[in-house]
Amino acid sequence: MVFGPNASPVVAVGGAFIDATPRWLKEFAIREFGTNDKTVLVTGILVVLTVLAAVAGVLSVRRPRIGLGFVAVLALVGALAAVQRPTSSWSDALPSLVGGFAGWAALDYLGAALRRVPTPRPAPLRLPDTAAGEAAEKAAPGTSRAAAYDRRAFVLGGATFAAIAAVGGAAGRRLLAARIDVAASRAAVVLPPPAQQLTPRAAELDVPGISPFLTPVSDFYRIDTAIVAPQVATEGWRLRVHGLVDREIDIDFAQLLARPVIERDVTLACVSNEVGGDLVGNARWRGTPLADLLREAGVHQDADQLLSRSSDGMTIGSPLSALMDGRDAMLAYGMNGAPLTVAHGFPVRLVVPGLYGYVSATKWVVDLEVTRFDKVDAYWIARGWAPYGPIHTMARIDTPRARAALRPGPVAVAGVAWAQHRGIRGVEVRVDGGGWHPARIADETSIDTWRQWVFTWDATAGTHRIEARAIDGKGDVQTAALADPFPAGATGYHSRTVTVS
Ligand SMILES: Nc1nc2c(c(=O)[nH]1)N[C@H]1C(S)=C(S)[C@@H](COP(=O)(O)O)O[C@H]1N2
Ligand SMILES: [Mo]
Repeated sequence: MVFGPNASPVVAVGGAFIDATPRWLKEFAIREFGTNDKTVLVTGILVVLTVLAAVAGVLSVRRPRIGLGFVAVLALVGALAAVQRPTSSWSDALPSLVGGFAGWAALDYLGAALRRVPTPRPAPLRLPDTAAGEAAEKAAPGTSRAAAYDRRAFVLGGATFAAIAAVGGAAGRRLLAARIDVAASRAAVVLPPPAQQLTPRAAELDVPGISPFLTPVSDFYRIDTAIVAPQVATEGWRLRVHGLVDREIDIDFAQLLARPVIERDVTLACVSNEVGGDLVGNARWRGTPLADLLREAGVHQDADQLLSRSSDGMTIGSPLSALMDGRDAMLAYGMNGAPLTVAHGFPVRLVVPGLYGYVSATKWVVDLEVTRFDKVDAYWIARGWAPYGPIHTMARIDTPRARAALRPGPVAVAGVAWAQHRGIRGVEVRVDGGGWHPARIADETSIDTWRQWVFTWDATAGTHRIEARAIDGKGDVQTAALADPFPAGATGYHSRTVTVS
């Protein structure tokens, strides 16, 4: 039998925890831990489990029934979490129940060993009448003697249960992980060449500390609700298009690759990104146009939402008007010249220029349902986030870093600015609330990508506050109004305070 990731009690409880996480806690986790939030969550669950296991152990020494009941409750929590995940089956409860049973057996056996007084060895003949000997003979089992338990059984039993747990854990991980298959599946993918090669980019701005135009995959932010990234091999992958359409479509990976191929540089941004944050990246995506596929299916007049679903049951709703207005919305399978990595949605994800990821960028996508916003709320919309998520115009200062110590004289203030699908017309910089100065910006690659910018500031001694703002392709200046990421994305100017001496 092969288990899905939900069969792991830690993954299932973690998933349930993520779904139920109040907004302030989610925002705190993303702010404090960013892309490492899942590691922190899993570590937290393991620490809590360890403490609970210790409590169960201590309880069961004196109150065996309560200790065992405690373990049963823990196992049931794991089992319940496992079966109620979006893509679970009943068998996913099994590991929790087996684990609970093993815990029960361990507590029962070890508890009994602790309560059992070893059969006394015959008293040494040469000390028949010493005080110690008499005391030992009079002591009732388990009353005053500290060492009155079956030490041998306890130590041997403990070691045996620990070994069983280790073997079980390793075996469980093997059952869980379709990982090896997916690595092979990914290695076997041959990306079809795009119809047109992208024109080589104009030289990047050569400023130390500025974000590169293309973000390397290894540095690309990762945000999703999955504790274990879904392991989807191309071999079994299918995409279904259904709902308010004239003809349902159902294609496999080879059919997807056989469709027209485009390659585009698109800057992806997360709605949870704070002003100046790093939940934004620019990649070269290869895939097939989404609008063509939707037109083939024949989208009904009254439909306004595309609800996309990932293999792990996550849903994302995008406005059909944006997907079909001529922008390069795509079903992407390539990122920076290679197949998508598992973390970024292998084998197929959506990429839509101009919309935050939570309303557009479905990773591990397997299902496209044409529907209406007044019929279905996607995952984040049900949690209060704005149903439409156009990306706000934003300039970010990459260098100098916060609290940098600088020398008087020319200092390169530089960064990137984005306003996907409107484009960036200019960037301006001001110091200490003075006048705005135009920055030099790199040549435009497309209106869907960020642009690097640099302003040479003649720094003078003292502490200074540098601010930047962007002007989009329509001539609209980035808003100064401060807004939190919730519910529609952060706004306001990014600033850095530096000391010159
Ligand atoms: N299946 C799935 N796709 C998802 C998400 C998710 O949680 N599950 N998160 C979305 C969000 S909020 C963002 S910002 C982008 C991030 O894509 P990346 O991790 O490749 O940077 O993926 C989107 N696609
Ligand atoms: Mo996001």
